[in-house]
Amino acid sequence: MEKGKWNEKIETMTRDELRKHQLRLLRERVKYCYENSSFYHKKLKTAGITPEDIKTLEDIQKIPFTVKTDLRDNYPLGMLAVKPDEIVEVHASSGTTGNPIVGAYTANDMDVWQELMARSLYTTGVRRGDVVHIAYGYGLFTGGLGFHYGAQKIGATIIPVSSGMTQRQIKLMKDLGATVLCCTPSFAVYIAETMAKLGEDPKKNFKLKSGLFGAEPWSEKIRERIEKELGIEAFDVYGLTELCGPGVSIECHEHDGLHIWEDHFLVETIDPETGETLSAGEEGELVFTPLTKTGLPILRYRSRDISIIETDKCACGRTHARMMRVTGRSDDMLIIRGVNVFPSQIEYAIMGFPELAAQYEIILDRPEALDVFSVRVELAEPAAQKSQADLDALRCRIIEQIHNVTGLSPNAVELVKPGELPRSEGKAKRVIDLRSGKT
Ligand code: DLL
Repeated sequence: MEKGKWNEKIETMTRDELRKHQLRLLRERVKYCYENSSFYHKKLKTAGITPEDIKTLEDIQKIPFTVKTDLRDNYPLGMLAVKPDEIVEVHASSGTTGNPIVGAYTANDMDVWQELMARSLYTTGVRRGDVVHIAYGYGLFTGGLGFHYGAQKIGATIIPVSSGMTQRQIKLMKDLGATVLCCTPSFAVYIAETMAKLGEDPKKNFKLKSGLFGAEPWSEKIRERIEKELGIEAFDVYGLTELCGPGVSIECHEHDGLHIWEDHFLVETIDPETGETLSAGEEGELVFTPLTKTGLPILRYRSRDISIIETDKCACGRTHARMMRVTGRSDDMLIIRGVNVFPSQIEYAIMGFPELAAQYEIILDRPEALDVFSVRVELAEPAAQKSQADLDALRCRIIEQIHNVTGLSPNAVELVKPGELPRSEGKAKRVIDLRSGKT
């Protein structure tokens, strides 16, 4: 597998140079936000901060955090810092109660994203001549198109297959000689399983050499399994719509954390309870400040992802800090087959039915390779008397409504009698996650 760097100078600059570069951009960005974004003008003014107050990188700590709710409250484009006609592309991921989180990008933001995706793919060894099979969803989700733009810049051959239709994907991978597979880790496991069922041997009749997997948490055990079953080298890739999508960080061949492209993102780790800044090596929530974003700039964005940042030089020669695997989230967001889902969205979907009471449970499991979820919900007293046929029809409508709100269908909805679900004296336990430890 080819090693090499997409941009040797940037990727190996000393940390001192990197910090100087970041400070220059940070000062510019704060000034830009103050002058162009009414949201940040107000936020900074309320906090008593002017752009001139940012003299060192540490001064960033004076700026208040931005959270998902800020984006939701300003849905869809209330936080823009440019005129709407400067936005050339919009993406989105699911948010709470129906409002998606919108990412709006200018031509300049798109250039940066494409450059960072090309750099990320190149880091894992993707070159011109590779056949890149992109099985992340295309559309509003940043996965499909993000990988597409990066592979395009490298000049690789792109198979923009999107998600779903596993057997057809396997056929296409074989017939078109895919060398790189890009999809969620759970889909990769499912592909491997399906290949085995079909009697296909990925190590013999395929040309696969690597895979870029992300958009959801996964473990070393899953990596081992994917690498062994598909006969490839697996790389972790991370990002979020609010920053650009994938392209924020990527593993190199050392597989010792994901390099964050610090020439475009300033990262901090904080204690999720107190908001206090933590040092390198300490586990906490990642907070990102994109340093070059123009359409929808964000300062100190709380990702809610829990990780550890290491700043020592990597054996690959890159100086950019590494984030260790994301181990969890500091909020209740669930990631089901790569799709972000909040329990409140499911609640919103089911609470629209007068036949249902307010008690429900969401059960997540991974019986085979893919996540599944089901919902158990209590009937309201009068509805409990309904005929079986009526209840079956109700179940179908609930499944449809959950799909409308979250984009995912539960594999079952169980309607239980009033009073049957356990009550809690403290915080209600709405989510039963049986996936942990399963590969
Ligand atoms: O998931 C962008 C992406 C697409 C990344 C394809 C990698 C590959 P969102 O839909 O906005 O964007 O979801 C972002 O997904 O805050 C994490 O909680 C989670 N996430 C993304 N990558 C990883 C990863 C895309 N490698 C949210 N490991 C983030 C763990 C991840 N969690």
